[in-house]
Amino acid sequence: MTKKALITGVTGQDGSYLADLLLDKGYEVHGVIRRASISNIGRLAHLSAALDAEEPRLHLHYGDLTDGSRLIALLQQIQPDEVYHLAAQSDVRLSFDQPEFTGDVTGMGTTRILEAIRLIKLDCRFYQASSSEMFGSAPPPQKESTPLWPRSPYGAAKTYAYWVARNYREAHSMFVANGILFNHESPRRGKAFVTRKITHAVAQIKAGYDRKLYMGNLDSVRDWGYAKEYVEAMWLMLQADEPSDYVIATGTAYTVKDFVEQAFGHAGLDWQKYVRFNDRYLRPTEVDSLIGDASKAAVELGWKPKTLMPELVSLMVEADLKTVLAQLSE
Ligand code: NAP
Ligand code: F7E
Repeated sequence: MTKKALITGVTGQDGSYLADLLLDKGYEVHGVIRRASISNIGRLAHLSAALDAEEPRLHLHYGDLTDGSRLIALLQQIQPDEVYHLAAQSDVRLSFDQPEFTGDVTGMGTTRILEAIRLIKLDCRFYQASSSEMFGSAPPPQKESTPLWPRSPYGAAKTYAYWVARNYREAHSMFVANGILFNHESPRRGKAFVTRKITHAVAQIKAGYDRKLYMGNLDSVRDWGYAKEYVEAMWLMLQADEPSDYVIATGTAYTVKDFVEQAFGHAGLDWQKYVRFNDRYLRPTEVDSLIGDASKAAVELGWKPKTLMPELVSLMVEADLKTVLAQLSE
C-alpha cells in the first residue's frame, strides 16, 4: 500500500526538501498551500512532473492554519498516514512586530490541526516542527531535558505548540513527535534569515553589484546544519516504534561573524569592506547561544549530521553565485 503524507508548509524550505524525500520513498504527497497574489510554489518548481503527471504523486491543496474547518475537510478527504506539520510564521524578528498573529498561526495552528485529527478520529502519525528557539536563554548545550526559556513571541508560540503536541500524545494516545530542530539552512532558505541573507549578498558583490550588507548582532552563536539532512530526521521520528521528542543539531557552534567571514572568504572578499551595522536588525530580546546535543536522536533514530558549517557556507555561496550569474547573463 502506498503511504500518504500531508505536509503543511510544503512551500517552505523544509517542506520542499521533505516533499523530495517522501516522493523518493514512494509516498503519495499532499501539501497545503496558501493563496497568494503571485506564485508561492517556486521551491516546488523542480517537482512539476510529479504534480502534472496523469496519475500525480504530488497534490497541492489550498488551506490556512487559521482556518480550522478547512483543515478538518482536508484531513477527512486525504486520510493521510503521516502528517508533517511544518507551517508557521517562522521569522523571529517579525514575531516582535506581529505577536498576536504569530501566536495564532504558530501556536494555535498546531492545536487546530491536532484537534481536527482527534475530531475525525484519524489514525495517523503527527510531526510537530518544534524549535531550538524554545530554549532561548537556557545555557548550552541544550537537549530534550533542558528547561524551556523562550525569548520571543515566536519562541513562546512554539513552546505552547510543543506542550499542546505532548498533551495530545498523553491525553489522547496519539502518535505525536516533536522534532526540536536547531537552525538549518540551505540554498532554499528564505533571504530574510541571516545565512541566506549573507550568502546572497556575497554572490551579488562577487558578481559586481555595488552594494553593502547591513546586519544586526554579529555575536550570537548558532548551531547551523543542512536542511536536506534535517528532514530525514523528521521522517525517522515518525517511523519509530514509540513517539517521542528529539533534538536535531550538529553540536557545533559558530557566531554570525564567523559565518560572515567564511562566506566572504569563500568568494575571496574582505568582509570588512562591505558589512555595516543597522539597528533595525536587532531584536528586543536576543537568544545568545544555541548549541544542541542530539545524542538521543543518534542512539534511538540512528540520525547524525553529515554537513557541518564550513561546507554548508560553501555550498550556499556557490548556489547563490550560480543563480546571480545566470540572472546577469539573461
Ligand atoms: P519557512 O521556509 O518560513 O516556511 C514556512 C511555511 O509555512 C511556508 O510554506 C509558509 O507558506 C507556511 N505558512 C506560513 N503561515 C501559514 C498559514 N497561516 N497557513 C498555512 N501555511 C502557512 O520555514 P522552514 O524554515 O521551512 O521551517 C519549517 C518549520 O520548522 C517552521 O514551523 C519553523 O518555524 C520550524 N523550524 C525551522 C527551523 C529552521 O532553522 N529552518 C528550526 C526549527 C524549527 P508561504 O510559502 O505561503 O509563506
Ligand atoms: O537569525 C542574528 C540574529 O533570523 C540568527 C528560524 O528558522 O532558526 C531561525 O531563527 C541570528 C540571530 O534565525 C541579522 O539576531 C544578525 O541571533 O537567521 P536568523 P533565528 O532567529 O535563529 C530558529 C531555530 C527557528 O525556529 C526560526 O524559525 O542572526 N542576525 N544580523 C541577523 N538575523 C537576521 N535575520 N538578519 C540580520 O541582518
